[in-house]
Amino acid sequence: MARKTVAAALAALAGAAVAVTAPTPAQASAPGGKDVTAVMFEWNFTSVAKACTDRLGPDGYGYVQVSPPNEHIQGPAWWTAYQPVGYKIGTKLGNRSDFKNMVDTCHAAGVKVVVDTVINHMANASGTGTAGSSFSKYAYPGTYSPADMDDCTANITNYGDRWNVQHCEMGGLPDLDTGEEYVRKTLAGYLNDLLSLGVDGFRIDGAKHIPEDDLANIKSRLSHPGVYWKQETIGASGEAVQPPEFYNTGDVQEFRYAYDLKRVFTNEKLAELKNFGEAWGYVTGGKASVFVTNHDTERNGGSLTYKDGATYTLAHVFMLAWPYGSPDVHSGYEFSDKDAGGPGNGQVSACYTNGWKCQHAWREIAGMVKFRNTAAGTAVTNWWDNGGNQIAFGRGDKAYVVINHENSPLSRTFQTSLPAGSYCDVQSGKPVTVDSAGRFTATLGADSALALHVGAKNCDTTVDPDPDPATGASFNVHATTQWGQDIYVVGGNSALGNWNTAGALKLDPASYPVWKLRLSLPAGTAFEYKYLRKDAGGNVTWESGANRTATVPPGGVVTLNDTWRG
Ligand code: ARE
Repeated sequence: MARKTVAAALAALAGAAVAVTAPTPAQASAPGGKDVTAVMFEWNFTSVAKACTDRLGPDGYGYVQVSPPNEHIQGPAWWTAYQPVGYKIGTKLGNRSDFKNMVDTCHAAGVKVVVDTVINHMANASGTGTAGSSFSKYAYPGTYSPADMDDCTANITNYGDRWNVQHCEMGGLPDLDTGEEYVRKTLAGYLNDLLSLGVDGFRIDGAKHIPEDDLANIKSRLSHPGVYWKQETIGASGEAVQPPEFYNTGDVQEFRYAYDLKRVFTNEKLAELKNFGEAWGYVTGGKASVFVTNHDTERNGGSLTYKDGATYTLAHVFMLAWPYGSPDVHSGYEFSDKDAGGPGNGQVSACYTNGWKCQHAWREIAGMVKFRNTAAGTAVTNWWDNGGNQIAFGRGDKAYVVINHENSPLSRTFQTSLPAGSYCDVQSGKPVTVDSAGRFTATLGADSALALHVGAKNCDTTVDPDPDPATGASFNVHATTQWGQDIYVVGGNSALGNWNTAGALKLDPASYPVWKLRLSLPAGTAFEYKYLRKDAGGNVTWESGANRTATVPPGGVVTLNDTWRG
């Protein structure tokens, strides 16, 4: 973060000095202390809203990115969303009011909203769009006529030729003439409409195909010209248009980051990552948007994917622990047909069902978001590697991570710069003690990680005090909560706190909205209990109604499937 702050200050100074040629203030990297974006690919707006409340806010994500919300061609493939028909908000993902509700809900959860924005081109088809508008190739009534398209109607054939890349068609998609006043005004109108609904940022699809001056002009017309702006600029050697020329308008996606992580994690040695970032020829860290995978590269082989198992998970652990760029965590769905759209038209009723992968919520990934937020602004310290696929490093006195990507366990005493204390490893949920010299000893299994940070001290032992009791009770209560609230159970015996709210046991929200707890109790115990809710300030709300009752059976566990009584 320190580097970003300096970069932002320099950008501001440069902007002041050359105000004429820099019409918009450059927004250096995802602003704010929380720079991780969860990219909810193909999730509908109602499902995104729920994810903001349930997971993204509590887990510390700063941003959520949604798939294109504007009218596009119809069809089951995900890529229909990249063929705009107009700028009405209305797709299978939801309508304008669903979209607005999502923005408001995410904001209430502390999560800012980024929209995937397709402004380079229009649909290569004819028909009726997802919001009912008729159109044909080059004519989109009410939005554009053929005169608004670029003169080159041939496919891009030469990435070595700037004019060809920025004026011809990407795979037959009619290219907008962004040099034209009406087109600039129309595109700015769409973005301003999104801003009026509360949107905080844009991912500019196909930015490489739009001249930077045109982007700067469009951005200068926005009601918030300093909005977060993340450009899809695939850098490749030998090409005429390269990512750094887009620094003036905002961040650029550094694709080599994903390509190299795949190569290193698959075929090379993690020890090489010691100087990962600008030293590898990447774009300036304060301008970089990075990812392990995105929706294109998980389909075209360019990056690791969920099909790579632990390798993929560990690459995320590394990305989130390493201070270069602002990370995107792609949260998508299983696919065998690479054209297939999101299951159930984007309705995610529950994570890990119908193919929804919910990578944003994986313990190993979600736990690293707060690690990153806590470590923001501190450089890498205490690097260690075995010369192969075992690495460890700290982030000053804030955090420390170990990644074991060998096929065998790793046992070692690690030297950190952490203050002494009892930490909770955010990978395993197990306690780790750091001594007064900053050392701890641990054994990691093959292909696993361990991550400590000063924001995760003392594992919460109230969750599942006995995960597998021989006799006892299994509490499962369906209860919806707001950010910061937790569900507890309390009851009429000492194990359940003797009706004292301070002694109530916290339930585990991992299966939200079902909160769970297993508790060891002697066979035959008859007990009364009730659920209660505590908010971040410790305020208690009891569920309504009479006390609940249960009895532990002679040789087992009584399973209680309850619903919170509001
Ligand atoms: C679909 C069909 C095509 C058909 C087209 C028009 O699949 O067969 O020709 O429609 O009818 C997505 C899909 C495309 C889909 C498109 C529109 O991936 O398959 O086409 O939606 O429905 C270049 C661009 C880069 C772009 C990639 C895909 O520079 O901007 O190509 N990525 C973004 C999105 C995509 C999206 C689009 C743009 C279009 O992320 O998901 O396409 O909105 C080198 C160059 C790169 C180049 C790359 C591939 O690496 O350096 O710049 O990327 O080759 O050509």
